[in-house]
Amino acid sequence: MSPPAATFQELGSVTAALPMKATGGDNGTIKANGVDKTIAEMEGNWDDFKFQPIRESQVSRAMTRRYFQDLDTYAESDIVIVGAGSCGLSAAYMLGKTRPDLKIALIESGVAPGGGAWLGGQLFSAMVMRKPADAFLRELSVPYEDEGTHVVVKHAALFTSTLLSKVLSFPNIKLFNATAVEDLITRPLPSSPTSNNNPPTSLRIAGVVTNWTLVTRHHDDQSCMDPNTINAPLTISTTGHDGPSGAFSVNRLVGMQVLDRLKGMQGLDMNSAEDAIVRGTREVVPGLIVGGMELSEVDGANRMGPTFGAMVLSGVRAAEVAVGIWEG
Ligand code: 48N
Repeated sequence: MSPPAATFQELGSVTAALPMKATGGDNGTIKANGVDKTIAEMEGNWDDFKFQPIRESQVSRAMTRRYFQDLDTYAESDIVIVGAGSCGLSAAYMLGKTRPDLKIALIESGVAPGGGAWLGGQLFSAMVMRKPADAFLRELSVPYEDEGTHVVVKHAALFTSTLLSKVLSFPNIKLFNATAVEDLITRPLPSSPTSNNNPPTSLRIAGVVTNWTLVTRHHDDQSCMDPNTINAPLTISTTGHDGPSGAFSVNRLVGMQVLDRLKGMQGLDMNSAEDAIVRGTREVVPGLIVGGMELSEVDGANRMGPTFGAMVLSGVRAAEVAVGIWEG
């Protein structure tokens, strides 16, 4: 049964809803075939319990065959999302749901996706979202307590694990976690003057350069650990504002002299921060959409602290911008 349809309109977007193409279906659906044991049949009968026999190489091949097939399949992706925090996961969810025809590669440097959304503020459990972001919680069927202008999810991990499980259920999305984007693939724009000693300063982003995160962190002590690549006409970067490689893509744009400088995230002001992030989510340079807290570093937006509505709706907006460009 496909999940309930949602439209960008319901999720507080500013443009008309896109025709919904529900996904789901029998990709990896778990089916009891009438022969498989049930848990109930096992309970109380552990003395002669026995697993089915296996050879270790079967396990190895089950993993490696799929992983390397995925690397091959997603070497050419339609959209790459860098960073699987609350913003990146929300963008992935919307793209998985509205554009099941697009191949989406979700690159997350941590072993555990989710970014800063596993806890509320100061390691507290509850997660606050200001209305109208509660629309996204209803879309995911995440229960919350309504406190008037905002809602509270009893544990941030309930939101993040629910969102993550739904993203991973889409057949057109592949999560490469423990994998870092360590550079951007670029192409000079036709208008950009290029000469040997002047790198093109107006360019478009045409994909990402990746390496396993543990490799990325050891370039200083191991030489020649060259990266892998994913070509894609569109990249959504949501790498956050802090952490070992926060605001990765926009810092790289400054390093390539494509952006003069980052205005830098400003002090905490919830009321201005969240509106600015959702309204400002956009294609910063051709081929690169920036959302979530990474955007605050570009625009000099305030930080909002322990409230996550802007993250999810920035993700909704980033997906909408990507689809708009794709269909443009
Ligand atoms: O959760 P984050 O850091 O980023 P967002 O923008 O999804 O959500 C931000 C939110 O958690 C806040 O910061 C809250 C609202 N607080 C605001 C405030 O005022 O303090 O997720 C970014 C993800 C992380 O999982 C990183 O591991 C990952 O991006 N990441 C990368 N993944 C792949 N390649 C990279 N180079 C990379 N850099 C970061």
